[in-house]
Amino acid sequence: METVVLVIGANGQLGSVLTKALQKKFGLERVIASDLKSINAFHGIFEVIDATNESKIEEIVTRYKVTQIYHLAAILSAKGEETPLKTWDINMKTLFNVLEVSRKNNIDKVFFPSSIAVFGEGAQAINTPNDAYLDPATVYGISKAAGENWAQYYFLRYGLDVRSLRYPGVIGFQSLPGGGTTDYAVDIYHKAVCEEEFDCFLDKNTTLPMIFMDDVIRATISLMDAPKNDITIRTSYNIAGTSFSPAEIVHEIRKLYPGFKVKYNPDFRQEIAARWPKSIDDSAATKDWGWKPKFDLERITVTMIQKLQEKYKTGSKNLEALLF
Ligand code: VAH
Repeated sequence: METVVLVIGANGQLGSVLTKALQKKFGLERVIASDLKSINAFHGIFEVIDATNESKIEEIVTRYKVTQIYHLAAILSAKGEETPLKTWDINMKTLFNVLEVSRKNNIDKVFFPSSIAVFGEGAQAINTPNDAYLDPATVYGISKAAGENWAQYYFLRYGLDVRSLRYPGVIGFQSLPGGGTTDYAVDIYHKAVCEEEFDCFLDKNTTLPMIFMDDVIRATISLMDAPKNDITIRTSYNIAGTSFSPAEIVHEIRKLYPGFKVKYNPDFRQEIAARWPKSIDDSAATKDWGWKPKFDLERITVTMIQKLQEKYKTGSKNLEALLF
C-alpha cells in the first residue's frame, strides 16, 4: 500500500518544517497536514483536527488511507507550567488518541517526539546516556517520559511500530517557536538581525543541548526510514546537535554584529533549564541508524543570520507574516 502521512500539529515550530520535508519526500497528495486551525501555510492537503478528538483523527485516517502518523502536537515546557493539569491532559490525551487510532487502523509507523526535558537532576549532566534515570521537573517532561513508556508499551503489546527522538532545543529560521525554555536561542537571532537589544531569560552561562532544524528533519526522517529491526530502543533515542550557553551564542553573533547588545534577566525558565543536561550521549542513535549531526554553533549562527537577513530584507519586522 502506498505511503500516506498524517502530520498532527503541522502549524508548530517543528511541524511546519517537517510537513514540507515530508511533502517533498512523498508528494503533496500523500501528506495530510493538520492542526487546530488552517493558517494557509501549506500547499497540498490540510485538515482541521483537534487531536483531543479521537474520532476526528480516525475519520481522517480512514478517509485518506493514512499509513504513517507524526504526532507533533504538545504544550511545551515553559508554557506547560502555567496550567500543569491541562498540559498533562492535552499532552497525554492526544498521544493516547494517536496510539489507539494507529492500533485499531493498522498504521505502519508512528512518530512521537520526546525531549531532553525527560531528564532531571538525577541524570548525569554531561553526555547524558540514553538509559539515564528520568526525573523530569516539568509537566511537559513528565508527559514526554510517560509518553515514551506508552510508546514502548504499544510496541510490545500490539506490535505498533512507534519511534521516538529526544529532541534538544530546536533552532530554525523557518518558524517561530512557542512556549519553550530553549526558545531564547531562536529569538536572539531575530533581535540581532533587527539590530535590537536582546533580553535573555536564561543566565549567560546556562549550557543546553541544542540542534539545528536541518539536523532535526534529517534525524527524524532517517529514524523513520530505518529498517524496523534496526530500532533497538522503543522508548526514545537521545540525539545531540551541539551544546552552548547564551554567552557563547552571543560571542558567535558578535562576529557578524559587533555592536549586538544583550542583557540577562533570568526568570522561572532558568530553573527549568538548570535541571536539564548540558550535553547528550547519542551513541545509540549513531550505532542503530547512523545518526550524525552536521551543524555546530558557528554554522548555525551563519545560517540563521543569512536566512533571517533574507527574510527581513523585505522591510517587514513582522516575520510571522513572512513565514506563511
Ligand atoms: C522546550 N523546545 O523548550 C522545547 C524542548 C528541550 C526543550 O523540548 O520546551
